[in-house]
Amino acid sequence: MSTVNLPDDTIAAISTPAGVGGIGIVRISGIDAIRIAERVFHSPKGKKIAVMPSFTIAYGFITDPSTGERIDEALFSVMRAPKSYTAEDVVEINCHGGLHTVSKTLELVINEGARIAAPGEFTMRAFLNGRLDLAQSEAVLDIINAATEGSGRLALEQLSGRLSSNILAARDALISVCAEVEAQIDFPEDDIPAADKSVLLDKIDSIATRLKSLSGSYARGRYFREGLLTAIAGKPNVGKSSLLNALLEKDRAIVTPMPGTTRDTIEEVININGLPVRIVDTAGIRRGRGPAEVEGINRSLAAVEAAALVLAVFDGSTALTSEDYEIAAATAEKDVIIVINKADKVMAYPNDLIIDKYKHITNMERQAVNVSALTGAGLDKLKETLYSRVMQNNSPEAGEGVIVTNLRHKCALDDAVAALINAKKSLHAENPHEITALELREALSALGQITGVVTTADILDRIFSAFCIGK
Ligand SMILES: Nc1nc2c(ncn2[C@@H]2O[C@H](COP(=O)(O)OP(=O)(O)OP(=O)(O)O)[C@@H](O)[C@H]2O)c(=O)[nH]1
Ligand SMILES: [Mg+2]
Repeated sequence: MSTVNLPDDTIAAISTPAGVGGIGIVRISGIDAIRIAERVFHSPKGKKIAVMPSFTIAYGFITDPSTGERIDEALFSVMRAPKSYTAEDVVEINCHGGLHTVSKTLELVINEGARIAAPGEFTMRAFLNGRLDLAQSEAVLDIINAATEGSGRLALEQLSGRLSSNILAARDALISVCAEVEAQIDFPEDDIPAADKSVLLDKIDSIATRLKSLSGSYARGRYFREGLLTAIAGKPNVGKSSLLNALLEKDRAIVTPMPGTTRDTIEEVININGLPVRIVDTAGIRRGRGPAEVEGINRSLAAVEAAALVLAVFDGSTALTSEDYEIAAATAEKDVIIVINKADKVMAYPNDLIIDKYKHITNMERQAVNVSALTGAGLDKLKETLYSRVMQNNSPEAGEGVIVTNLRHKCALDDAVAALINAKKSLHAENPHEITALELREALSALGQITGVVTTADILDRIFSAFCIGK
């Protein structure tokens, strides 16, 4: 493992997005941040940055120290180490947003001795200076990229350390198991008695279960980050496009009383409790009548195939037909919510009929929701069902609602679980304790990689280079 040195220079970058905005921010961090800011600052009242208390703001002009030229009116905020984002001295210069002003300001700051920050370098410093752990640092990136309020909330929870505290608790438990096993290496003549061995095995099991359920939450976390791809499928005229429009609360798809109206798939995103749901309306599936419809139906089948969840729609006001049964057969292998539409009319058959059909094909109980795309009745129930399906699907007992959203974390969790399984085998097989201890250490090191207790320079570079410059 290569070691990582603490930073001893001063970095600067434009922290606001490129383009013309109301204000632009140039952020400086490091041991020389105050001195450098002072050089480019001119206060009409003679204020000095060097004597400003932390968390105060001064008004003045950004001034070129070599010519005395005024670049812009600005506010200088001072945050002193260690209570700043990076835990170093930080000065933020808030100037007017034009690209020229902001870049000119950055240029002056660089001339005075700062270095342009690499992407993510401010956050990397927060990590290196011990203010954020690795999982929290990555959460900063996720917040920047969060698509909906829900994914933002997840990232925020990670930033506040909920994932980290779960990992640290597991790590603690593991360290004590490891210590017990390693004690045997030093005193080999006192072999672990059978009773203690079964306690050890139980402890390892319970840690592995906890880690497995955290890892299992990854699929769910991914839906929050990337959206849940959901296809609306059914035979023609059951009200699929009407359902899409009702969920979107706008007339997005064409609806007519004629079967075979929708020809091409349409995708729109709705937000359910912060979960971005990518809903795809499809052409009604039946034996096609003409090349355009056949092509449309092929696309419907492809959309069903690609979807993580299928809303299988049936018309509750008319008897089921063989086409409906074909829909059940075509979607039975998928994660399905049965939607029985047109509930505003007199129902032609009990829900059990179609639920039983699905059960007959795959031996799985499916939920059915009655809705009316016309009146909106049942739509809230449908959204609730969809949301709780996603939350339950992926490991119900996952660490008190903590969701792993990052692939690197999931892989490390899986590595830890694999090592724990090996440790158990080794204990069972009465291998030398060194071997068991080695596996336990392997699991520890996998966990350490999540929060950054164990890190190597290359892992750090990989993580922080995904950030934008200025963060
Ligand atoms: N009464 C009633 N009529 C509905 C409801 N939902 C849809 N309809 C009507 O059913 C007909 C077909 O609706 P669409 O939404 O076009 O059906 P579709 O499943 O998209 O049809 P295709 O695109 O042809 O596959 C239209 O006349 C709708 O007004 C409902 O909940 N209640
Ligand atoms: Mg349609």
